[in-house]
Amino acid sequence: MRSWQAPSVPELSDLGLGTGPALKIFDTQSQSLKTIDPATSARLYVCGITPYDATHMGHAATYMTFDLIQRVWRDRGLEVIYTQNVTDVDDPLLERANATGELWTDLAEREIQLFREDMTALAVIPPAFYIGAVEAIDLVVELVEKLREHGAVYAVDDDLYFSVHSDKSFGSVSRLDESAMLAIFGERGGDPDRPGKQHPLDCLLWQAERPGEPAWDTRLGRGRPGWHIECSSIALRYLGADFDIQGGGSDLIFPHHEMSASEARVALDAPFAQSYVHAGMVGYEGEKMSKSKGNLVLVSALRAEGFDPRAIRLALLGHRYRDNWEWTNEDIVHASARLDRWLDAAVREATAPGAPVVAAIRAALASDLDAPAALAAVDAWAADTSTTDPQGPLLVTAALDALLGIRL
Ligand code: 5CA
Ligand code: ZN
Repeated sequence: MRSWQAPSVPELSDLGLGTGPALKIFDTQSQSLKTIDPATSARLYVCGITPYDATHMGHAATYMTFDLIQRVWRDRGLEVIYTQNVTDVDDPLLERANATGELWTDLAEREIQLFREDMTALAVIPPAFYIGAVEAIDLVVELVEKLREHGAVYAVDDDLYFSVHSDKSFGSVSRLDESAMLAIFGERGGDPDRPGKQHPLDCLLWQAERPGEPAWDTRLGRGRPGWHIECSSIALRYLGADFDIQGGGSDLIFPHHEMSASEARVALDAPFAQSYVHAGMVGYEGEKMSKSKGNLVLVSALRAEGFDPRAIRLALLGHRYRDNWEWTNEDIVHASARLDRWLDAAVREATAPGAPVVAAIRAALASDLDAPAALAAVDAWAADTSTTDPQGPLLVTAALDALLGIRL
């Protein structure tokens, strides 16, 4: 489906600043920092929205994380191949549409459009491939058939399940033991107690048509895809196996990323992704911000209140991506003040030297996306009025634009 408008991203090498350092980032699977520095192109898959409600600060923080990764890679001189899905047919979307009496397709279309507008306002670099589940039905069918050839599929009534223990490495992404998995599975879309399943953790690949729900005629029968197989099939088609980073929020580590990786591994006999990167959860009023709980601060609401999207971006960048943190109104107030200070500094005729600030931003981001350290370096530059470098404003504003997505 249509993605959104790409921000223009300046090349710092054009200003004689060379290329940036290699990205080091924390990989959930190995629980260690990994250097991700492919030779020419880097492949990234990020789990997209389920479009039944508007983009909140938690979503925005997650997409900002992967935007920074793209920017570091581009500054390194790499081509980035980025794919993101949209879960445009799934239980929560159908339930919301049912509750409000809206057509599920209209609800999805409206929320996807709002998401595009929010991402454009926040200068988030769009994916090259933005693919809805509905568009990926054929891909899902093909992948389920491959799993079948490997003996990893069985039926419960007319639904098809993936046998997780057909994968010897099942559990390697989240490293959870089975009792921990069981505790989470039911809370996050799984059905551990369904009679007829061979193992409680086995996950749904294909759901036969339910009365009143959308369904497609396929070789698997009439029905719709399960959730995890949607992401495995889209990622494998648009990136190929063993791509560089599978990303999303930490709520997706189990079961979603465990299951998608496992399905791909069994079907292709190859690793799904080399690294798994997860953003922390943003909370509000004491709980994880979530559409299902309704404790939301929406990007679109802040925009409508007149906050500069650059300040919204800065509010998110003020937190380290792996931390769980709580949104407060102070975040946007402080970020707006910071933006003003930077705007003042950028119009000076000379400032403190720019090249060391560029180097500091690059080093901070390459070091497991330490955006707060990058912001601190710019704060120090803006506060320094010893004004010796007429190139200072040019270099720092270019780096802010290219690396942090803030155009002053
Ligand atoms: N469609 C699936 C992924 S295939 C899904 O999880 N959709 S979502 O709309 O619920 O979430 C979209 C993205 O935002 C996911 O990467 C999710 O991990 C992330 N996310 C959701 N809530 C939060 C939160 N409170 N803080 C940070 N990230 C969040
Ligand atoms: Zn996903």
